[in-house]
Amino acid sequence: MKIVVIILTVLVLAVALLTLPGYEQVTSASVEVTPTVSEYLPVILRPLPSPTPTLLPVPTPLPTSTPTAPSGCAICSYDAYNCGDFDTQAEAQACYEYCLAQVGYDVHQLDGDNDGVACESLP
Ligand SMILES: [Ca+2]
Ligand SMILES: [Ca+2]
Repeated sequence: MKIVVIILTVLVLAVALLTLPGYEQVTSASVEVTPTVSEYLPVILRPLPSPTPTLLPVPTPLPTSTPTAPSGCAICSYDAYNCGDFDTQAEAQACYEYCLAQVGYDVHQLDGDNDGVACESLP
């Protein structure tokens, strides 16, 4: 008789587990995973790239990475110039904008008041 009681207990527990709300969530989650299989198939069917693209044409440098440095403004890595090093405000402005694009800030401190205009005192 003990075996019958154990079997009945196991059956009751199994039914209880199957009817738990958590089991329903797992079931719905597994259904949502199914579309990934169909998404995976095109990856397999995707044609292999032709071997020729490895021979790239002559790489052209990005225009923003190596623009021509203005005259008298070859250094942007440290504070190398002051307003007195330029003859005109336009030259200082060109250097200011060039190095600003290179290093991201006014490395030469040509724009003391930080209004975007370098060396207002120059002609
Ligand atoms: Ca300076
Ligand atoms: Ca300024």
